[in-house]
Amino acid sequence: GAKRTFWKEAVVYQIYPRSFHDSNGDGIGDLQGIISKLDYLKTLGIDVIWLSPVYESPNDDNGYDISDYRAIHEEFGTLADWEVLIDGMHARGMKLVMDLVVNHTSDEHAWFAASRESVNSPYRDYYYWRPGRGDHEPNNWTSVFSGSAWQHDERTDEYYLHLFSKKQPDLNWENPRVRDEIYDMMRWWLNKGVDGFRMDVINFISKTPGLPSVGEERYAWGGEHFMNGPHLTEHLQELKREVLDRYEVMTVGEMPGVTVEQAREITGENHGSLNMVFQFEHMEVDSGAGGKWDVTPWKLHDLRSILHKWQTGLADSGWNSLYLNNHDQPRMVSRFGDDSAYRVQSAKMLATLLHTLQGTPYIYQGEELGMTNVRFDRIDQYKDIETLNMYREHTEQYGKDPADVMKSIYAKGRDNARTPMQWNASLHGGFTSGTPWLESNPNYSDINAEQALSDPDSIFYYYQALIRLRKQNPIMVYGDYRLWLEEDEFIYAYTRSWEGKEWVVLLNFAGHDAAFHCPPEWKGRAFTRIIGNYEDVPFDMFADASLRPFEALVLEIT
Ligand code: TEU
Ligand code: CA
Repeated sequence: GAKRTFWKEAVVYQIYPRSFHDSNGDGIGDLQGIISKLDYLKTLGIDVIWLSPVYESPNDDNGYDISDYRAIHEEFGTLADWEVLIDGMHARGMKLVMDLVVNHTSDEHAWFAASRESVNSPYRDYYYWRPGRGDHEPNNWTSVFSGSAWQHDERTDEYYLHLFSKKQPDLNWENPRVRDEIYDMMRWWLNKGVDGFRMDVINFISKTPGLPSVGEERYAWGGEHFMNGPHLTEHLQELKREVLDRYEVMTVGEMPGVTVEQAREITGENHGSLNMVFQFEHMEVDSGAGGKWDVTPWKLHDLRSILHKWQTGLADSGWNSLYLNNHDQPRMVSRFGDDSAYRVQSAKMLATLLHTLQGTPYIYQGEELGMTNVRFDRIDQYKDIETLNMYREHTEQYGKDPADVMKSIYAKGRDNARTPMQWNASLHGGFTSGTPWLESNPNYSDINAEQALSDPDSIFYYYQALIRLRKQNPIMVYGDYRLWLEEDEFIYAYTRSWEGKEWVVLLNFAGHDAAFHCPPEWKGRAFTRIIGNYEDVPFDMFADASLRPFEALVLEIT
């Protein structure tokens, strides 16, 4: 069995500061806003806050383009505010995990400004600068945010690599000076009391030497040359030696395209470099061959086989992170549940999944309220660079019908997750007394924290109950996972077992009754309800029963 450690038992809550709470009426969430809500988070019961970037940034990608790693963006407050925040958290027994964005910097970072000056700049090699191939870019890679991954720079007539926006040049991790600067900066934050890092696209830091093109097309996705590249393990091991091993830290690496085998190596109990990774396979169940924006209906069968693969793949070595949404993904209840008729039931069912699989649950702000996707009428109501670039490319270059493009944005756009946190039923959901930087979801009058706190049956209190249960029952953290009813069309069923105890988890992913075909092994055994999203348990559960729409039921069987 797995060694007992804090971060396995913890529940993490992600804050996207821009959209959490605005304390001064400028429409932008800030550190004082978070400070004022720490008691709310304490009531929920979470142990760790992962704070999305609050560093100095020109905000081309809302803070994921950092121009000074050691400064707080003035929109969010000051370093003194940050100190009040971390002290306030520690006083309440919570830990702070900061976002670490070191695959790239902002083009307004001092290193890049110096790098851009001349081919002889001592900073030139901090980034990937290459001459063009005639009038073509150095290779044919596309950026995650549409268009070429290369930007031409007049000054030296060369191109620099940016896997994300052109204001996010990629750092050259092959340069030891770059690595030292990053380690130094990490130690600086750790010495201030930070408890860990969430590492942004950390599996993109090593590129295939020579940066080869992919195929013969003018532009192509170059992922095979920078996702889990040749020196990734080496760099992460060095980072561990130079920084992580010297502190008590919790780490999670964001890794698009990571496989179970790679995750086993990276998070392995003995020789791994990070505690957890964010894998992306389950975030692709509703994408067709055309990628993210090619929205395709998903099936429980696919979602379950991915989660099952990760559960069993990391069972004896490594550790899973469990998430169904974050600041880059649509809202979980809209995507995997039902955000209208069964919003409350399906949000609780999905919460049950997150807290009863093996791994560390990550809650994204507003998830505990069952916040939903948003549908803005006009493209100019959206603010996300990925969405805006994609819209332009698809309508202007590919000639797609704007109405169809809007539909894919409704399903997948990142701003679904970024609308302001809904605190109460007042204007803008109580997020700001001014004008929010991104419009609120109009459903704030029904869906908000004040309502949730006053309703004992709310999604909020269900999360609170799950979190409390986890603290009291190590079986939820350490219990062995086993899948049942593997072919069932609607029900995801599994058991957890630990020290002679056994729990059954039954989750109906359908918005209708689903027949429950009790495994013969369970017949005749006694069962006790642990938690569920409907009040009662039909007593003949194990005879001939069915689960109700989006029903979640956790039972102890003896
Ligand atoms: O995201 C990395 C990533 O590849 C995707 O999640 C991507 O942002 C997009 O949603 C794919 O469709 C991380 C951050 O979480 C994201 O907010 C940043 O924009 C990105 O890195 C660049 O720093
Ligand atoms: Ca503010």
